[in-house]
Amino acid sequence: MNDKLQIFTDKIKAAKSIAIIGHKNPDGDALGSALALGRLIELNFGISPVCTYDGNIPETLGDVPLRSRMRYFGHLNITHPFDVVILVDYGTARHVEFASSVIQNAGFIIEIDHHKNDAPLGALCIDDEAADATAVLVYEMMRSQNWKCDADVLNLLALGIVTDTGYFKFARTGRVMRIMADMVDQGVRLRGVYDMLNNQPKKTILVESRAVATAEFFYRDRLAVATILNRDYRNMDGRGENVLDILARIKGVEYIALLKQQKDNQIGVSLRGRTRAVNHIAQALGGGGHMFAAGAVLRDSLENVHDKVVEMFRGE
Ligand SMILES: [Mn+2]
Repeated sequence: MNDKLQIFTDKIKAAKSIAIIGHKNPDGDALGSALALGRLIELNFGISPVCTYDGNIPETLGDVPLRSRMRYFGHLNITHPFDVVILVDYGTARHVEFASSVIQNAGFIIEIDHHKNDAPLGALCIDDEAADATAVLVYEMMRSQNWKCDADVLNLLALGIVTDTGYFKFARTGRVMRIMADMVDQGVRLRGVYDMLNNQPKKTILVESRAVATAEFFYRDRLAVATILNRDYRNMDGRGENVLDILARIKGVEYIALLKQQKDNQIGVSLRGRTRAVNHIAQALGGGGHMFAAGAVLRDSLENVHDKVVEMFRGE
């Protein structure tokens, strides 16, 4: 790892232009890691990288430190190739395809990532699948190199960690928690990081609350089904995790289905299982996903999809 960090340092020192790119539709880790690394390079190497994204940044991340430095890729005016392009938290080539010309023309490509990737794009790969967030890797680079940092850097890295670990629920080892403990000792307030994310539009919370309040329950409350009508669909944030999370807190509820009327006859179905698989049901509906979180999109009326989904959980 030390050899890699030496190459990193040499490449950054020699660079006159640097771009930092995360995956499309950045989440807290992609956004936090990119902006923190950009600020660290600025503080320690005296050069300001261009941080860029494509797609949408969720409303909840609208107030993160240095947000204005994250620039929409389509608005950049790129006249010369970058000496160094750094890919952070990008996953696979497909997720940074929007920047493929910039990546191909780069003088040197570095990647910092914790995703599994069989075809890395970087000439220098600072990758570790055992890390619970890319922010963990950026933090460890910073510490091992004794880089200067500031409160924005620490809060951005804390944001990446908190969002990718689901507030530490998915932390696999103590490594990420020791880093968080270090950051708290350096002045990060966990409460402040959580509050930074409490940033949703009023309409979103009202629409999602209504979906919870009108949920139906089947099979002795083992299945909860919530519905978002078309007129409310555009006010949702993301996939409706809030609705799914709240219904999953109810004693006895094992499965949650959220039906989203995307168009008149197009229904998005998100399924969650608390301890039991739902992916076979998503597959039977023509979709797919992970064992406990899966979904499908059906071209049919809301009523038909509703009845079909409820029926599929019979006997589960
Ligand atoms: Mn990540």
